[in-house]
Amino acid sequence: MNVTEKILRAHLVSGEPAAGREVGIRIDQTLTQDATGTMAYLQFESMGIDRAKTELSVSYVDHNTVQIGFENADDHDYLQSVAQRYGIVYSKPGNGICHQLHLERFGKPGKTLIGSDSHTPTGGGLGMLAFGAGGIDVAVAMGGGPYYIAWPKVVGIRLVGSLAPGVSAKDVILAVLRRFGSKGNVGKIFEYYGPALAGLDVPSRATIANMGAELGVTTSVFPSDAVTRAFLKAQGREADWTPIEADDETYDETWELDLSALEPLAAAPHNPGNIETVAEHLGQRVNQIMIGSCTNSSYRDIKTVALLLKGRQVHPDVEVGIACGSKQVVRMLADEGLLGDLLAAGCRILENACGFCIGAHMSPGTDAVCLRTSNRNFEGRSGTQSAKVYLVSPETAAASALAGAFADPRALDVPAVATPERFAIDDGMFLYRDTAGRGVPGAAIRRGPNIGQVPPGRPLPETLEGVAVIKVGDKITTDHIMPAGARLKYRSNIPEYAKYVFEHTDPAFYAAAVANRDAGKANVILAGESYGQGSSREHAALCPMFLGVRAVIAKSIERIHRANLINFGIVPFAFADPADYGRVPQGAPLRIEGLRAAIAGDGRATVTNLSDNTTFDVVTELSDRQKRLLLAGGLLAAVAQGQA
Ligand code: MIC
Ligand code: SF4
Repeated sequence: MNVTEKILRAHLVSGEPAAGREVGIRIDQTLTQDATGTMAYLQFESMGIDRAKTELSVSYVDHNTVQIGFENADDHDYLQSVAQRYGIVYSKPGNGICHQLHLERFGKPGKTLIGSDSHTPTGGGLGMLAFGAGGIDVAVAMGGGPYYIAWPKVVGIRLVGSLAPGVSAKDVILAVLRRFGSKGNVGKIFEYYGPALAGLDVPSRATIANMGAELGVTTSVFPSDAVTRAFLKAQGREADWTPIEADDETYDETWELDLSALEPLAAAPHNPGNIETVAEHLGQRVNQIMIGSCTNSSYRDIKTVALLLKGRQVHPDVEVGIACGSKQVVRMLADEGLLGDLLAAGCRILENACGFCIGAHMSPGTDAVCLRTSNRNFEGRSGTQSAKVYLVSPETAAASALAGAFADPRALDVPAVATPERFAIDDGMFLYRDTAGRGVPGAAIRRGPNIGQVPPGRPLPETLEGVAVIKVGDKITTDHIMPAGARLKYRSNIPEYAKYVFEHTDPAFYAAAVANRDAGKANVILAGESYGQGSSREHAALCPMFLGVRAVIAKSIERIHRANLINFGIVPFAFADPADYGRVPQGAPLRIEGLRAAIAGDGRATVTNLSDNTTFDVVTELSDRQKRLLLAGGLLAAVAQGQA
C-alpha cells in the first residue's frame, strides 16, 4: 500500500474503498482558525455535544488580528470561552499561523486531521492525512463523527535530483502546478516519494503540501522518515514519530520531477496555476514584496531571507514586509540577531499572523506589482483590485527586494539553512492544555454583540421557481463570492456579511438576491469551470443560503465548496451539456419541476428557461447521506430532523 491508503484504511469507518465512492473516516485531530471558527463553534454548540471528542482539537486565532473596532476582539473572547468549556486547546492571537504552529507543536505522522481552513493539508509534510473542510464538518468531527471524502485516486509524484542553491520548495510546487494546473484535480491525493525526499526538510515538504490546495486536490502527503523524525526531535516531540512509507509504487498515476533541472518560478496574476519563470521577468520593477504566510514562514524560510539581506539594503523604491509564521520563529530569529539584520536592511516586521495574505492589511498601491511568498494571488485578494501579485519563493523575494525588481536568487550566495538541533520551545500562548478533551462543564460562554446565530436551512421545495440571479465565468474563487480582507470582521454576523456577497463581481447582487428572496423566488447561480476555488470558508455557501440561493449550476465545482453547498442545502448541479452554459442569460426566470424527486433519485433534472420556454438538463452525483442533507435543507436541519 502507499502512505495514503495505509492511513485511510486505518481510519475507515464507512463506505467502500473504490475510487470516487464516498467513505467516512475517523478524525484524530481538528483545527479551526478564528475567521471560520466562530461559525464552526456556534454550530458545535447547537449540536448539544458536551466536549470535544477527538484526540486533540485546537482553536487558533491568526486571521483577524488587526482589531479595528470591537468585533475581532469579541470573536477572540468567544473562541477562548468555547475552548475552555469544551476541552479545546486555545492558541492566542500573537502565537502564530495555525498551519505553521500545528506543524511545530501538534501534528503527528499517521494521524488524520481536518481543519476549517483549506491549507490544513500543510500537515501532509509530517506524514499526516490532513484535509481542509467546512466549519460544520469540523464541528461534526469534534463531536466524534466521521469526515466524508470521495475515495481518492492517488497520484505518485516521484522527486529525483537535488535543488540548486536559490531554488527551493516553492519552486517545486509551482512546477507541479505548471504540470497539473489549478483545476481538474478534484478527487485526487498527491503523494510524494523518491530519492530527492532525503534532501527536503519538513518545512519544505510542508510548503509543497500546503499549496496542494491550489491544485484542488483532496490533500497531499509525504512519508514519515528520518527527516520527519529529526524535525520532531528538534521540537522535543520524538515520541510522536512513527515511520510510514509506501511499500511499493502503488499509484493510480505517477509523474517524475527532476529537482536538479528546476529554476526559480512565479505564479503570475491572477491565479496560482499561471506559472512563468522568474527569468521571463528579470529587471521588471516591483513595488511591494511580502514574505510570510502559512506557505513560507518557517524558521528555514525567514532565516534564509535574513541571511540574504544581512548587511545590505532593500531597494529604496520597494516596500518589504516580513511576517514570521510563529512565535517560535520570531524568537529564534531575535535570539540569533537576525530580526535586527532584517530591520537594518529596511524591512517592515509584521505580526506573526495571516495579515497581508488575506488582505487584512498591507494592501499595495494602485496597479502595483507585488511579489508574495503566499499561496494565492486571486484578483483583489490583496485588498487592491488593480494590483498584480506574483507568487514566488522566499529566495526570489529576497533577491528582488535588493534589486527593486524581479531578480534571480541564484546570482547570490544563497545559504543552506539546516533544521536546528533544538527549536526554541515555548508553549505559553497555548491555553487549556490541562483540560484538553475534558473541558470545564458549565463554564460561561462569552458573546459580544457581533456574535450572531447560524441561520436555519429550509427543506428543498418540490418545484424550484427561481431566477438566474448572477452568471459568472470560470475559476470563480471563494474570494470572489465572499470577500475577506476589510470585510473579515463580519464573519460572525451573517446578515451583515451577506451584504458583501459578490461585492466586486456584481455590486448589484445583494439587492437583486434579497428582492427575489423576499418575492418568494429562489436564487440560482450560473457558473463556468471550477466554481468555488480556493478557501474553505463556508460563508461562501452560508451567506448565499441566507440570501435565498437554492442551487448553483456550474460546469464544475471544487471539492470543499461543493461539500459546503450541500451542508447548507444548496444543490450543486452541473450542466449535463456544458454548451448550455452559453444559452442561459443572467436574469432568466428558471423552473425545476420535481426537484425533490430528482435529488432523492439519480440527481438528473430538467430546467426550463421560462423566458423562451427552452429546457436544458442538469445533473448532480450524490451519496445517500448528501441526498438526505439536501432534502432536509442542510446538515443542521438534518440533525434537527434526525436525518443526518
Ligand atoms: C484563505 O487563505 O483563503 C483563508 C482565509 O485562510 C481561508 C479560510 C477563511 O476564509 O477564513 C481558507 O483557506 O480556507
Ligand atoms: Fe492564513 Fe494565508 Fe494561510 Fe489562509 S493562506 S491560512 S490567510 S496565511
